[in-house]
Amino acid sequence: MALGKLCVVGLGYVGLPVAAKFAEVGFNVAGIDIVKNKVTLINEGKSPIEGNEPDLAELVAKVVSDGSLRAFTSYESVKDADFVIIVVETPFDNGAHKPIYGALISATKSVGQHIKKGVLVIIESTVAPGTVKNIVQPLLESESGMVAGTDFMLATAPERVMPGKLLHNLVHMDRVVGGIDEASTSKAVELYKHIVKGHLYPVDSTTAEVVKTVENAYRDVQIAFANEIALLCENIGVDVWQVRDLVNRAPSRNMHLPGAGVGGHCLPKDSWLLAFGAKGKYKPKLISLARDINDAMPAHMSDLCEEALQSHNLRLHGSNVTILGVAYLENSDDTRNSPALILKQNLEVLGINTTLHDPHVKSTDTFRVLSDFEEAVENSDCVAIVTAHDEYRKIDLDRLKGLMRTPILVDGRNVLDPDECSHKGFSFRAIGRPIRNARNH
Ligand code: SAJ
Repeated sequence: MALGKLCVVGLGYVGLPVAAKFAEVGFNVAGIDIVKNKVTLINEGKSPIEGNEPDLAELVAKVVSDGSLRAFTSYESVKDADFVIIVVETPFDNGAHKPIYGALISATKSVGQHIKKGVLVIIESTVAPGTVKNIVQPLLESESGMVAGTDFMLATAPERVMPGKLLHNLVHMDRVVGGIDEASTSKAVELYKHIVKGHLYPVDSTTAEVVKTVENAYRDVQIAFANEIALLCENIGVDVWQVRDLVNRAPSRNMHLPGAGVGGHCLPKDSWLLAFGAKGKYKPKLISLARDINDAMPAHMSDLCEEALQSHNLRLHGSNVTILGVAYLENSDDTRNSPALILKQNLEVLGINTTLHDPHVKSTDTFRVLSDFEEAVENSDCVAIVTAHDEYRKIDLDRLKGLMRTPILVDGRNVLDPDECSHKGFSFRAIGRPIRNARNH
C-alpha cells in the first residue's frame, strides 16, 4: 500500500531527485513538467540531468521501472494527490528589480484548479519573503474555491541542493520547513521525515523564505569580501592567497575564495529576492554592494587580459584569448549565470577574438564551446582560467607554450602555480596576485 499519492511540479535538478526519492520510499509519485521530451525521457527510466550526479540515474531507472514514478505534462494526477510539491524556476529580473514569477504563477494556478480537499501543497522554489502568503495562497484559494488552513494546507520547504550532490544534499542537509499555520508545518515535517535524514526545523512560511535567501546572501557577501581583498592585494603587491591562508588561521575567520565571478542558480539572485521581500521599506546597502562587487569580477578578468596583452605590445583588436571553463562551478556542466560568458562579452567589445573551452559543457545555439584543449589554445595570445575544473590543474605548461602564439596566462581561480608559470616563460596574471612578466622571471 503506497504511503500516499504525491505530485512534483517541475522536474529539474531539484524536482526530479525529490520525485525519485519519495517514489523510492513508497509514495505513488506523479511528476509534472511542461517540457515534453523531459517527460518522455523520464518515462523511459532515464534522467535528463547532465553532469556527474551520483546515484540519480540509477534511482530514476529503478522507480520508473517499478512503477512508483510516472511523468506527465498534464495536471490530471493532482486531482487525487495527498501532497503537491511545486519546484519551478524563480529567476530575478535585475533590470526591473523584481522576481520573475511566471513559472511559479502558472504552476500554482494549474495546481489550484485540480487540488482536492485536505491536500498539502509545498513550495520548494526559492522565493522572496512573503510570496507563499501573499501570492501562492490567494492563487490557490481563488482557483480551487477552497480556504487555505481550513480546506487545504500550505507550506514552503526551500531546497539546499548543489550540482554534483543533488541526492546527497537532499537526504543529508538540515532543512527549514515553514507552514502558513501549525497544522501545515507539522504535516510538512511529517512528510519530509520520509526522505530527509538531516534535522527538520519547523517555522512559519515567511521565516523559512527569509532563512533560505539569507543563507545565500550571507555566502555572496563573504565571497564579495574575498574579492575586494583580492583587488586590494593586487594593488598593494601582495598575494591574496597567502594573506587568506594566514587570516583564516586567526580564530573564527573564514575568508572565502576570491575568483573570476559568482555564477549559478542561487547566489546571483537570492540577495535580490531577499531585498524584494522588504517591499522597498528598507533598501539593503551591504548585500547589494556585494552583488555589484561579485558581478564586476568578470570585467576585472578582462582588465587583466587586456593589460597583459598590452604588456607584450599586442594590439587588442585581433588578439586571440582562450577562456578555460564555461560552467559556473568546477567539475559541473551547469552554465547558469556563467562568469565566462560575461568575460567573453567584455573581451569581444575590445575586438578580441575569444575561444571557449570546457570539458563538461557542450556548445549551444548561443555559444560554441570546444572540448579539445589543444585546438582551443592553438595560436592563442592569452589563456584565461575562469572555472577550476580538475582538468586545468594538470595542464602541461611546456606543451601549452608550444601551442600558443604569445605566452600569457591569466588565472581566475588559483589553479596554477605562479612560480612554475614564470619559470616556464609565461607572463602571468591572477586575481589577487602581483603581476609577473615573462621577461623578469
Ligand atoms: N564562488 C566563489 N568563491 C567562493 C565560493 C564560490 O567565487 O568562495 C563562486 C563559484 O565559483 C560559483 C558561485 O560562487 O561561480 C556559486 O558557488 P557555490 O559554491 O555557492 O555553488 P552554488 O551556487 O551551487 O551554491 C549552492 C547554494 N545552495 C543552494 O542555494 C541550495 C549555496 O547555498 C550553498 O552554500 C552551495 O551550493 C554549497 O556550498 O553547497
